[in-house]
Amino acid sequence: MSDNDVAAKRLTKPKLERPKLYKVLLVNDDFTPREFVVMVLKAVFRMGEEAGYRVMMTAHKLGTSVVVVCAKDVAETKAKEATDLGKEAGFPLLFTAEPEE
Ligand code: TYC
Repeated sequence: MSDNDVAAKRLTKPKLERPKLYKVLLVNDDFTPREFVVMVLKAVFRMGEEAGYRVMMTAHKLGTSVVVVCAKDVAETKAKEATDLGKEAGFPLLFTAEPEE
């Protein structure tokens, strides 16, 4: 390696970009039973009864609730899995994956 290369290497800071995080949001609706929402939160997001109930009630009262913050592919896969469980049961239950600000 020449002296120039060494100098260049020192000047170029290796930029390791942190991968963007995504949040999975639970969206309220008027039709999905509360117990069903909690069941889905437990099944897909491995939440306990209490945490699931809290997240469900937050969406119920405020419109949406953050379920989890994680990598993009995981967020998208889980949001779809959870939404599909609602669909299969005939409910309009919706989970979305959105980038964190
Ligand atoms: N609002 C629904 C009801 O009263 C319960 C519910 C809560 C549905 C949260 C969706 O994301 C949701 N049965």
